[in-house]
Amino acid sequence: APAGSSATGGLSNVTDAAALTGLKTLTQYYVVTAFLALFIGVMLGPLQALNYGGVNVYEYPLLKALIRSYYQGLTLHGVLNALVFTQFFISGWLLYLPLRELTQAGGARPNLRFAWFTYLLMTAGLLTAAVPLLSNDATVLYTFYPPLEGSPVFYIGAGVMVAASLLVAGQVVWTWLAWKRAHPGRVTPVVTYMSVATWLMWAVAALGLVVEVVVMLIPWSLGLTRGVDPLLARTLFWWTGHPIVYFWLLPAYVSWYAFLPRQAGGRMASEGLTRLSFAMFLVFSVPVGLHHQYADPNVQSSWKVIHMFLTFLVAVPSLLTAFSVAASLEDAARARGGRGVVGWMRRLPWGNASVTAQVLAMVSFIFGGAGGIVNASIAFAPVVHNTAWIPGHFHITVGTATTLTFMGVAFWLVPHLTGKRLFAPRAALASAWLWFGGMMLFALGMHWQGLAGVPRRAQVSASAQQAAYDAMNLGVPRALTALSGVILLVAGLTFFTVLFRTLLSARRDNPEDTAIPVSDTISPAGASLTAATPLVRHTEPLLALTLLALILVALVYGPVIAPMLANYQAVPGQRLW
Ligand code: HAS
Ligand code: HEM
Repeated sequence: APAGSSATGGLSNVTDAAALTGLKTLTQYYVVTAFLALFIGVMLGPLQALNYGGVNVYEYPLLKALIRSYYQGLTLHGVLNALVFTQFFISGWLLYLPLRELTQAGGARPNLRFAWFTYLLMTAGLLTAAVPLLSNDATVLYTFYPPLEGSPVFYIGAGVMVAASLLVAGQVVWTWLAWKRAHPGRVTPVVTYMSVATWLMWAVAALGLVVEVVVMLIPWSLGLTRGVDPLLARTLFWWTGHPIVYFWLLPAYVSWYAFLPRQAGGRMASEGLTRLSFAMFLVFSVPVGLHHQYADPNVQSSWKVIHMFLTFLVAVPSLLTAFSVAASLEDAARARGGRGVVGWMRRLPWGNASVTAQVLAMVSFIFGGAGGIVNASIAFAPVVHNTAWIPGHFHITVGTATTLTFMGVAFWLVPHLTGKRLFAPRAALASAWLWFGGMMLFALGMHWQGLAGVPRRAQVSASAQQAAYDAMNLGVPRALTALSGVILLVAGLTFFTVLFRTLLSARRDNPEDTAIPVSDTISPAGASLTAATPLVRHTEPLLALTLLALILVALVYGPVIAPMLANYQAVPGQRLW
């Protein structure tokens, strides 16, 4: 794709140019909604970090007036950060990028009416779910495990949000297929390839959650059924719940592969390898959910072990990615005069906030990924499961690898979409370092506490639990966790000041400021499928790979779910808050 820079991306066709301008406006809405959710979610995080530092702030009258309990705050934090922020950002990002690329390549054009309808539907779902969350009628945490029973309005709102994301997926796949019909025998452009693979993976992944919410939770919460089976509900939840983490990760990978190299002054390493990595995620992301359920009874151990091995397999495309993106960064640094085995790293453009945020996000993911492999190992899992180790793990995966990448992307994407200049680039740079530093400290404190046996999802600072917590003598990790909360508060406030001041500044429309940084490739795929390498040819049929994914999921979930259906236990709901 051409490295389109102006508002029209250099298009001569006026209708296409207008469609792309309209798409930019829509993407702004998605991105701004996402960051508004993150803002509220992030403001709650430090309170929880203080809790794990032994400081209970939940009794202060002002806070009590805003949130009723630790668990209402934690539900809002998990839902807004992990479900709302990610979904809105990704829906904008992975709608805009492929539709823009395909429109520029000719033969396909976005359907803006449909795209706006989808955004409005997703927002309606969000606002619907927000009502019971804010009124303390759905304090069920972001995993909403039954028999905890929230208001039906919450499940309906969440269901509408997920349905809207599937419509985004549908629009991207539909437009891609239209482009394929217009260009038979052509290789799919790489950004579109990555986006379509991610959306198809999400479509297979979402099936579990859709069935859980539509068939089980909504009728049950409306009082139409006697109860639900908690084990079946958890199994359907984790069918979606593990691959959802790749739905959060792959859009960051899109940036690491396609844009970051150019921003750093280098090139993507290999288009074939990039496509292989995404094809592997499409096939292997879903059939792994039982690694969240090693402790659940009534699931055969043999199936847990099979899911464990498949989990190790899905780590492979991340290892390929580590190799590829490191090669791109080295290419960039050497082009800037970098020397030595590791000395080249100094020559990366560390003054650029967008690059720095994303490279730091990658560094956090080295530790996050290693911790994930520990969690997945059935021998280690009993030591870390349900302890503070787990929030330690996911704040350096979704909380940093994903979130800090999206923040870094926002530093160029928001100027690109709005024609405005980034406000205070040095403050943007500081926010990236503070976020990274804060999250690494947080991870250290929480992993440490987890190994000592401190549970997750526990108000350990509340008077009833304080004595037991104090007796654990965890002064150092507690202090690290509390300190990290303060640093992250400063990081968050700095980032949001930069973001909102950028959004509120005047337009400048300087193409230099608003270019989209599409990278060149050291080893490209070429345009024609007949001339392409076998790797490129075999990874092209994404629909066939999706079918393969579905077959694999049926094979490893069928024998797990069938006995649960045969022994369905209708358990009545509980409201513990
Ligand atoms: Fe995880 C629990 C296993 C990845 C998120 N995970 C969670 C939960 C969340 C989450 C939210 O097996 C909590 C759910 C809950 O509330 O209960 N996770 C894994 C494994 C991976 C993994 C094997 N997780 C993620 C990602 C997430 C995420 C990604 C979000 C985005 N996770 C688990 C397990 C549990 C779990 C169990 C259940 C625990 C329990 O007991 O409850 C793998 O996909 C990780 C593979 C990653 C790598 C790292 C590759 C490194 C790269 C960076 C390279 C850096 C460079 C920088 C090149 C192998 C790509 C160069 C730098 C320069 C300066 C030049
Ligand atoms: C849970 C702190 C940002 C997603 C937690 C917990 C703490 C915390 C201490 C554990 C609570 C418990 O287990 O009782 C923070 C701080 C943040 C931050 C200080 C930064 C200011 C984020 C971000 C995300 C995120 C950016 C995702 C995008 C989550 C999720 C949970 C959680 C999904 C689990 C909620 C649950 O167990 O139901 N956070 N967090 N957090 N956080 Fe964060």
